[in-house]
Formats: sequence, structure tokens, C-alpha cells
Amino acid sequence: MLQLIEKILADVEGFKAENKEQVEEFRLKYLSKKGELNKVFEEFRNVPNDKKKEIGQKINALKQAAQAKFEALQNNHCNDDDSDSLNVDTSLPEMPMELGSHHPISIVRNEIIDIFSRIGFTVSEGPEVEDDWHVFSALNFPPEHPARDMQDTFFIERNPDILLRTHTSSVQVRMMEHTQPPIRSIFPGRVFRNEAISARAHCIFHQVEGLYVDTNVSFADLKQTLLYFAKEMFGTKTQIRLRPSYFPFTEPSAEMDISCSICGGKGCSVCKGTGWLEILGCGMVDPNVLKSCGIDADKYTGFAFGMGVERIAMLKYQVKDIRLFFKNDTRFIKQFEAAK
Ligand code: 2U9
Repeated sequence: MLQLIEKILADVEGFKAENKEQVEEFRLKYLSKKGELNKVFEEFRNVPNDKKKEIGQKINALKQAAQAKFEALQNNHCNDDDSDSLNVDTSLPEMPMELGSHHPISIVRNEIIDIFSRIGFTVSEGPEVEDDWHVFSALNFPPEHPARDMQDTFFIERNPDILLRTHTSSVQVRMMEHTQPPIRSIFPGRVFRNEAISARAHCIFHQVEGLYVDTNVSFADLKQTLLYFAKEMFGTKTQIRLRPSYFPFTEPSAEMDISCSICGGKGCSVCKGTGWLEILGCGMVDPNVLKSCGIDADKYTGFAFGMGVERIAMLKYQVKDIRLFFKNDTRFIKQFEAAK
């Protein structure tokens, strides 16, 4: 038995492997179930008790030596065929770093800003965490208005006077509180609404609102400004139509549709056969709002409008699911830079 162990140990130590196949041969010959070592372990049962200790130690030493040898052989040959099978030229330079791109919401937001900048509108921003006055009270929302409900607005738990703005109109209020007319500005920013997320709605989205307050500002000014915007944004053939609506902060109020940019107004699946697409809300600033913000409503009038940037982007690029804008999947985001 001792002679057999020593013979196997010598074979193990003298084993040479030229490639991975021979490493596997080693494993099969010595370490597998039917290998030499297991045979020795089986023989061990027949060893007389007084020899068991001595022979047991030799067998364990053989096992350790065989395992150490196997690991050494594996290490020597672990990279053997990588360069052949992958056909990699390791002298080539690495792949270039992937370039980033603008998010489609940023592209559309910047385009809206550019369009209004060209006719003299400045850009103003303000806080996302607001108080009741700037989001609701100053804008003529009655105390029982449903927008003030927990279901529609995110309130700060410990103070119901503090909330996440549901529209950027709060920035207009802040501007009028510290600036006298003429005011001609647009207000881009993130807004928050306590809504269930679906293909058509998200609890966070982006708005661009606009405000023009001066002497003699009329509904005709509003209409012409928004016609200019629609043509710049969706093409010179675009037509607009205004439908009467209601908002607490404007009187009269309207919703604006553009002629469908897909079918040119003939009727298709995007405009649901109507030929028109709703893109924004607008109106003449309610005199109560001007007064709340410290502006003389007898001297000045103004118009205002508001649009959702995601909605404009969905129409412009025919995106069917608003959630795509929030996933940051670069395969989606990268498609828009060239389309600009
Ligand atoms: C002040 C006075 C008036 C802003 C306006 C709308 C109409 C409107 C919606 C469009 C889609 C919000 O994103 S949306 O859901 N907005 O319809 N917004 S007039 O009017 C103002 C704002 C500020 C001081």
C-alpha cells in the first residue's frame, strides 16, 4: 500500500500538461470518482488497524499534493485558447467612449425657449417646493378647489402650507410680486401631481408657462403669439383653433388645438379622426390675480398660457408612452438629437 501511494505521488508530481485537454486528463486520472485517489481510499478499508494512522496520513498528503498540482496546472493553462477562439488582437486600442446626448425633453424645452426668446420673452425659474399662497391662493383658487386635495397635490407631511408646485404659475406670481409691468417672460420647470402613472400621465412632468403683462395687452395679442409659436414648433402650415375653457387664474380661458401635424388635418389615428391636437391652455390673466400680486388691474392687462413639455414632445416625435421619458434608456434617448 505504501509503495502504491509513493508511486502515485511521484507520478502526480512528475505530471506535465501541454494544454487544457491534458489538465483535464490529470483530473480524470487522479481526482475523479473513478480516479487513482479514490481507488486508494477504497483500499484503505482493508488496512489493518495498527497501520491506519500512518497510511491515512500518507493518503491525505497525496490528496493535498494532487489537488495542489491540479490547481497549478489549471493556472498555467487558464488563458490558453482565449486569443485563438475570440480572435482578439490585444494590440488594438480600446473602443472609444460612448458619447452622451441631450434628453428629448431638454431638446423640446430649449426649442420652446428659443421660439419665445426670438419675440422678446425672457426666461425665469423658481422653487419647486412652494407655499399655498404662490401655488393656489394668489391664483384665485377657491379654498374648496379639488386641486388643493391630497389626491392631486403632494403636501409636506408636517406642514400642509408647504407643497410641491403643481404648475410653474407660482413663479409668475413671485415675478409679479417684485416686478412692475411690462413683464414678458416664460417659465420652464418641473411640476408634481399626485397622479397614477400610466402611458399618458406621470406624477412628475415639465411645463413651460408664459406671461405677458402690459398696458393694452389683448386677446388678439395672445392669439397671434400662440399662432407664431405653433408655426415655429410644428411647421409653417400649422393652423390653430381656440376652444372656450375654464381656469381659476384666467378669464376668458381657452384651450388651443393645432391642426394635426401627422395627417395635415384630414383625420388619422393620432388625432383620432378629428384633424386637431390639443397642445396648451391659455387666457387673459384674471384681474383678481393681478391685484393679488400687487399689479394695478385698472392700468394693466395680461395674457398667460401653459403647456406640458412631455405632451409637445410626444406629439412632435410620435412617442406613445410618457414613461419612456423617465426610464433613461439610452437606446430611446439617443434617437432625438438628429431629429432636432
Ligand atoms: C398667472 C396667471 C395665469 C397659466 C396657464 C394654462 C392656462 C394651462 C395647463 C396646460 C397643460 C397645465 O401642463 S398642463 O397640465 N395649463 O392650461 N396655464 S393659463 O396661467 C397663468 C399663470 C400665472 C399669474
